[in-house]
Amino acid sequence: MSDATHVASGKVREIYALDDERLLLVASDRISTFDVVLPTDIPDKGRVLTGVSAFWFARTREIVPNHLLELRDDGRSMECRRLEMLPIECVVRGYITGSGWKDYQATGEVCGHRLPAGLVESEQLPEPIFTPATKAHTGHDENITREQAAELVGEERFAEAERISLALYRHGSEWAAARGIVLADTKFELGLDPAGRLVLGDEALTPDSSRFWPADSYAAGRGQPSFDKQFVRDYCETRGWDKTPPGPELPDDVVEGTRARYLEAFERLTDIAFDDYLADPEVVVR
Ligand code: Q0N
Repeated sequence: MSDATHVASGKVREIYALDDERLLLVASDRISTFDVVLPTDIPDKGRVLTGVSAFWFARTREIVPNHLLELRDDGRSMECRRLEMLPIECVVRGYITGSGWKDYQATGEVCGHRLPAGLVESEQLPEPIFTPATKAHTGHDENITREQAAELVGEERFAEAERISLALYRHGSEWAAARGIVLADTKFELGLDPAGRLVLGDEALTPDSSRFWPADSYAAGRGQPSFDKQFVRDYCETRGWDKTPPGPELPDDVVEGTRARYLEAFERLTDIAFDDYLADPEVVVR
């Protein structure tokens, strides 16, 4: 870490430059809800996100190459290839929720996809859809049409990004469904390597980049509880917090319950004991 220079901060992750070709991505234990980072950490959350990402990177190499070079022994840091990131977020939705549900209610469409009439909140879509968004550095990502996305990255690149994103979502959602988790939607970031090939970057198919719903309580026609963050959301609601910073500190039982949900997501998805990951993070990529 001593010879790495900090280059960027996300809400819950930090990026350091190792050299001209490599970055270090470090996942903290910070948690955000209603778009605000809370003052209380969830112990091991960063390790869960890094371990789940590395697990998927190892298992989706046949779909698309990825930026992971090495998983560090701390379990929360990944050495990655530096890419030229595409200026779009590659979102895939298998269920109608969030901004997709808002757009559908207003227009009957999401990112130019005309959807069947009469869908209810959280309903599964006939087919997963690719719904790109622009990267907003302040505020919210904005959904854009395929034409707008193709203008930003080029027709050919757009078609390839869509094909890759849909294939990743199908793989992840089938795997998760078999383990009692509905992967409602997810966001990928793709970049170009020096040869101009598309490479999967960022984190992938984690609870922070996706909506995970518990399959056993899923029912269309209402909002769904979050697999990982529901205790935090419920606590924030009972506090009557107005969702502007600063957020409330979390009591120990909410921290422990939330940590248990992250660990459960890790173990259900990977079929690996979290303690085995802590002892040797490389277990997720073997
Ligand atoms: C990069 N972001 C936005 C970490 C992720 N492999 C890469 N090469 C060049 N740039 C990036 C990556 C990656 N991944 C991606 N910023 C830089 C997403 N960030 C948000 C903060 O946490």
